[in-house]
Amino acid sequence: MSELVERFQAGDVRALARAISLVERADPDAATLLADLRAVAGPQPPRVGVTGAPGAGKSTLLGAMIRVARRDKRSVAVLAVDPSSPFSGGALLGDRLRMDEHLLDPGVYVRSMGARGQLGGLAPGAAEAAWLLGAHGFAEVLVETVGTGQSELDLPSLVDTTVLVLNPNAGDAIQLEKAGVLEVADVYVVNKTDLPGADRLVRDLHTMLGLGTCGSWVPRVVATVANRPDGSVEQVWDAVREHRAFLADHPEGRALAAGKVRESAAALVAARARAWALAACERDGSLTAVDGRRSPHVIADRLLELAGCRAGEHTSNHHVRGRQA
Ligand SMILES: Nc1nc2c(ncn2[C@@H]2O[C@H](COP(=O)(O)OP(=O)(O)OP(=O)(O)O)[C@@H](O)[C@H]2O)c(=O)[nH]1
Ligand SMILES: [Mg+2]
Repeated sequence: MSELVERFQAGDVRALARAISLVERADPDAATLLADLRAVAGPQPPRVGVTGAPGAGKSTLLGAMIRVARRDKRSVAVLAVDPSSPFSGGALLGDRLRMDEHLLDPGVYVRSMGARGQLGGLAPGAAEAAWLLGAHGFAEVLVETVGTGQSELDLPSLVDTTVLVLNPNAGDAIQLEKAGVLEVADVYVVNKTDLPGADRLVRDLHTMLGLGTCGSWVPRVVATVANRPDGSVEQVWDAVREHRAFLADHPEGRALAAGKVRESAAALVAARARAWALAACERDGSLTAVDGRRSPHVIADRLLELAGCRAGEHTSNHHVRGRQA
């Protein structure tokens, strides 16, 4: 394992690929590896998430965004997460091919992974993989997910800036709001503006986003033709940079960023606590022995006591504790 850490630290791309494979299949070695790497890793780069309906032009946009970043000498890693599939490859193979032009550039790394969470949405493996890409030293980490309802809502927890790619044929902004997609993104990209209806969608979006925003970040709207080098993709990066500055410098942005870190940390605690609790019950059958009186609450209190948390400190007040066991 330490050899893998060494190779990873030395910038070996095969070590990175292997590390992502370990987290992807939740290999027992992954936890050790991540702990070892966390001990030595530097600060993480900011992440950008790109989501949108199938065919909206996400991969084309990402390809163009990579080109702009490389022109500015920034290295880029892309994680293409397909939450509908527990396996990588398949539907995302086309994406890899479209990004072919970057295959021989060591400053670009593209990786697909299937990652369906137990409760739908993105699996924890996706977050670990994104972290690995940052830890490996890429200046930009981009995450692509197909917008399938659930995943759109999950992506913002994984990235700093969420970009939603829309098309003129997606209907008007009122329809989009009804579909619930007008709350998830920091930057709205209307792609395929070479097609009819684009101007109206851009106008509608400006109006609706301006009305609906209560905080001080008004989501940016950028019109692009992702498959044509017309300078419009530079504006996507500009909008991302503006949002990063908001997160770093504005009090409200800083509060948002802190809240996100808090939520992520709490989710990690929940996942680890769950694994620990299941293992503890497995080890000591008497904890869950069915005697007709032990409610899950009582077992949970006992487990928390074992873990060193005093009953009453850890939960809200929704159940009465006593000596029921
Ligand atoms: N006319 C036009 N076509 C575009 C534009 N951007 C992308 N396309 C085309 O739209 C199609 C879909 O693009 P992709 O980049 O594969 O879209 P995607 O959102 O990644 O698709 P999935 O990964 O399948 O969800 C391709 O044929 C692109 O060439 C654009 O700005 N204008
Ligand atoms: Mg794609």
